[in-house]
Amino acid sequence: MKPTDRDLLTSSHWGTYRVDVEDNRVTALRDFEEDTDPSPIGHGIVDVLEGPTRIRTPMVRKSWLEGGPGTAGEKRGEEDFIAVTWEQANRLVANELNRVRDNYGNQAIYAGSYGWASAGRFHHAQSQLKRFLNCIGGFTSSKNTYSFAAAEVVVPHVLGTFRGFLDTATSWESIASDCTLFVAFGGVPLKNGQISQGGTGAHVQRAGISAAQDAGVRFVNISPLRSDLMAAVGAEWLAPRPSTDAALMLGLAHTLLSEGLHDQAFLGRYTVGFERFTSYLNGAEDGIPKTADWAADICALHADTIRDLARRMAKNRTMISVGWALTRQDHGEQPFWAAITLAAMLGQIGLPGTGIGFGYSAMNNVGLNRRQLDYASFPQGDNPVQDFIPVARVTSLLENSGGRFDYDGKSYAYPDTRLVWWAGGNPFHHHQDLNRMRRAWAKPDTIIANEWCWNALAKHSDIVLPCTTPLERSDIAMSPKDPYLVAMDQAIRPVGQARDDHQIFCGIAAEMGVHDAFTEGRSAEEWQRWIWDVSRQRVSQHGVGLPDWDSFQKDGWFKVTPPDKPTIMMEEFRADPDVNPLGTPSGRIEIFSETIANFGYDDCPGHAVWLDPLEWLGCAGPDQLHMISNQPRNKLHSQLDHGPVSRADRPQGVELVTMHPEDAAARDLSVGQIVRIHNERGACLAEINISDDIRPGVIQISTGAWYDPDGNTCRRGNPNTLTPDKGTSALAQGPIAHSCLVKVSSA
Ligand SMILES: Nc1nc2c(c(=O)[nH]1)N[C@H]1C(S)=C(S)[C@@H](COP(=O)(O)OP(=O)(O)OC[C@H]3O[C@@H](n4cnc5c(=O)[nH]c(N)nc54)[C@H](O)[C@@H]3O)O[C@H]1N2
Ligand SMILES: Nc1nc2c(c(=O)[nH]1)N[C@H]1C(S)=C(S)[C@@H](COP(=O)(O)OP(=O)(O)OC[C@H]3O[C@@H](n4cnc5c(=O)[nH]c(N)nc54)[C@H](O)[C@@H]3O)O[C@H]1N2
Ligand SMILES: [Mo]
Repeated sequence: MKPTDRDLLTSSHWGTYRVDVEDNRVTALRDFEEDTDPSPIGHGIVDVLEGPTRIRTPMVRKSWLEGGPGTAGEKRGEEDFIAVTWEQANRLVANELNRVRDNYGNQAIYAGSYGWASAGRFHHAQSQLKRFLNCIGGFTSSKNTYSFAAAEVVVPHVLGTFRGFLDTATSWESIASDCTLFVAFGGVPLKNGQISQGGTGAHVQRAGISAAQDAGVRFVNISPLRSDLMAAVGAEWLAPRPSTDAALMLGLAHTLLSEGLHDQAFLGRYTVGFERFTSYLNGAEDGIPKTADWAADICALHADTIRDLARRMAKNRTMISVGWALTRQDHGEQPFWAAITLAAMLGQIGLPGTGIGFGYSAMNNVGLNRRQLDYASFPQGDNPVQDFIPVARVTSLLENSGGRFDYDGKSYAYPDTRLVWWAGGNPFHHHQDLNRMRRAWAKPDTIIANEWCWNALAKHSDIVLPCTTPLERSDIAMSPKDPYLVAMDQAIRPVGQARDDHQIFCGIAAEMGVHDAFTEGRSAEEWQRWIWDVSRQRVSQHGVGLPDWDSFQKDGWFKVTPPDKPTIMMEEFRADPDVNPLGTPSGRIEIFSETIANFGYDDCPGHAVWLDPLEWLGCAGPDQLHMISNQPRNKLHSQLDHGPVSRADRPQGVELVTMHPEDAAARDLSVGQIVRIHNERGACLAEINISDDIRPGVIQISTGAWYDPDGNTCRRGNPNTLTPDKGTSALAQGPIAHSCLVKVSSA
């Protein structure tokens, strides 16, 4: 442990904290003095660091240990584990990797290993796993995210890049000074702004929204939940049927067009394909004009409400925010393409405070004015294996070896998968239709997980390698999405025999003769210094001076100063689209994309359209409800679900489900009652909470409860027992958790 005369620090996706330690035990975390709006989430770790859920030694599932790879995969999740030494575990893993490589090739190893793991630039579990596997010939990988796969694939065709414009979202300062109307599809959910990937220094979303409100910006919250925009704003609330935003946007676009409120000059200079889109809007192809009345029927809003909003959007200096949740629904490409089209029709893209933004407060970093810096990371090496899957196709991969899938204009095959390795993610949290996934999960010969707690992933593995948490190792929080760089101090010795992911791979690499290739002769601390020094040199070219390593360690944190003026997304393009073209084939905003049209996909044609979702209120039976399973406010995904902060919100031990009073009365349900939410895919238990602040016909249950199956029912309330597992479209193949119909009955 590092000798230091300052208070210990730690950083996490949900905030930075000071750490109190007594006798090698963490006794408390204290909020970081720079953070005026700290998150309570972090405090959830203290009680569970050494609790009964902690994995203390390498463990192997009984049948696998006795019978070898491929034995009784269907018993995963039900069988006991046997403790082994690290030497035994390393040998078992090395032998199994050699067997799979020799008999089937490296593509038989699936290590897409999606997930958030912990903050820290060096001990990033996925990077460690991938670098190690690249040293032994590679693995089948995954592309894109669960967060916004549909946008990650469609928006580059429309704007040239998605992530580039996510990072350069127009900052809250510019919104306060120049916007007058903020129209938020999917709200501006403060609960989500608690998080920023890779480490949060100070939380800015509440202050950003408040400053805009004080400056006179009016907010429209378009969401099934009133709470998606903080109450203090008193926002106007429109609650269309879930998964119908694309229709609403088309109705708004039609109103602009039919009333001549669109900006023809902007469309002419900065976009291509508007005519193709207007012929669709006018119904030239299908005989259906996409009028406000047409949209009103689909969204179940009043047509006058839609027309009035369109007129106000044209009259005001308007910012459109399109939330990431809108990608996590069937045809999730469409609301993003439609929102960009709508913003282009308003002609305010690239001007201060207006235009379009992707998901304000989906994380703390959206709208946070910061320099764009390119820090070094732990190099993953090169993967010689070309095979990949779109990340949310994991069940299909396991079910359907040799089967084919479409993705972004090409067709690919699912490789035969023999070994699955997860480090730093929890598929029993993030994937849809978990009961189906669990059946497919029985198929591979071997499943290995690096985990620190006995969650469903660990329980459903064959070999469990116990890893440390950030409080048991040193690292640096150094995310380009946050201005604070924080020394993450080792606070206590590793619990039990837990090892850092890096150390775990060092052990297996030694067993396989690739230790030196994996480490390049550097220790963990030497790697961290290397990351710091390379980053320091890189950012100095942008005029940013970072302290040297020793001064940084002495002070514990450093804040990069913000840019001199607010960030304005697409400012350069607006100033001169010939000099600063977009990265699209035309260099312009592609309202119609020839490229996508040529892919010939029925479920994603060449411009924004409305397509009926797989499941939505428009096709619901009389007793079906639309289930929104959104992000939890008391934790990040499944992390720390077992800790006191999360448990305090769940007095009866099961997750809460929020329902409108009319829907509760129709089912004779009352507050506090335990119910069964169910459909043909499965069920979960939940405790009823009744509120007027949710659209009738919709229920809301947060994700994050640890999957605890009793047959097809999750006893703890994991909504992914219910969600459908299907791609958004042949273009992006993103997940569609938010398009889900269920029934609710008393348990
Ligand atoms: N129904 C529904 N499902 C959803 C969503 C939704 O809106 N609705 N949202 C989706 C989205 S956007 C996302 S991003 C995913 C999130 O899904 P995940 O990112 O997979 O969820 P986490 O719970 O963060 O999983 C991280 C895991 O890493 C482990 N871990 C933490 N630190 C370390 C470490 O240092 N080393 C190792 N080896 N492990 C570590 C944690 O214990 C935890 O099990 O969920 C998706 N699933
Ligand atoms: N506290 C906390 N914060 C988090 C996370 C967490 O787990 N916990 N996860 C982080 C991650 S990985 C991500 S990707 C982001 C995700 O950020 P988001 O995608 O914004 O997250 P959600 O909470 O799924 O959705 C936000 C809101 O969208 C609304 N919504 C759902 N469907 C529809 C729809 O069809 N139309 C409209 N108009 N609104 C709809 C829901 O009411 C929901 O509350 O959050 C991040 N922030
Ligand atoms: Mo996400």
